[in-house]
Amino acid sequence: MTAVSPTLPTFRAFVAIVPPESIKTELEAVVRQLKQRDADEAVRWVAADALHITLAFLGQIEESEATQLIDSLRAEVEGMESFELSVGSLGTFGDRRRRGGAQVVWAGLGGNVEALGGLHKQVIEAVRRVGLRVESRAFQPHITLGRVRRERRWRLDAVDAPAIPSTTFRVDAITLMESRLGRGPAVYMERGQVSLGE
Ligand code: 3AM
Repeated sequence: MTAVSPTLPTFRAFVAIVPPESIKTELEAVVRQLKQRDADEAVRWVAADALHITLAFLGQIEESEATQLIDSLRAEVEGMESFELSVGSLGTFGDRRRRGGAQVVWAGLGGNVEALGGLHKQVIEAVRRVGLRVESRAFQPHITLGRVRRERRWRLDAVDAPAIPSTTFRVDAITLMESRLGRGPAVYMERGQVSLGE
């Protein structure tokens, strides 16, 4: 008889900053205006409750790894003070295959971006310490507002871009998120939270 090891439960995970409701509502208004200017639906716009700042994308992780990661994140960020960010201007990430067209539409971040960069480094350190892999791409802090559909073309400079409110918000926690893919937009669920300066 061949022993078959049971498959451990895993989930698709990432560590993020979840902005407060007030910021989500403001960005929702920006998205609504962008959507009105996207009559042929070239972009899949992100729903307000799914808006976030990704700090580290982890891929599939086991439940036990998630538990270790939360402890590791707590140890790493416990000495860190909360800090203020603001939502900056709109921007896009491109893709060579899109020949100048956008792939991701985002809102940039202002305020204490140095502290945000420091937090990102500490999160990466905490992730590596528990033996999980994370990509070492340069951190480009942003809040994704929309993703351009495959085979479609969308350019920010071709739309009359709405103004972005300059409200600030305080970052006082980071969240381990689960991302469930299926039909339609990804569904995000909070799986654990660590406060800064705990
Ligand atoms: O915050 P954004 O929307 O930029 O693009 C995905 C999203 O980032 C990213 O992780 C966040 C939550 O899904 N993501 C998804 N798959 C990824 C991958 N294989 C990825 N980032 C890096 N590598």
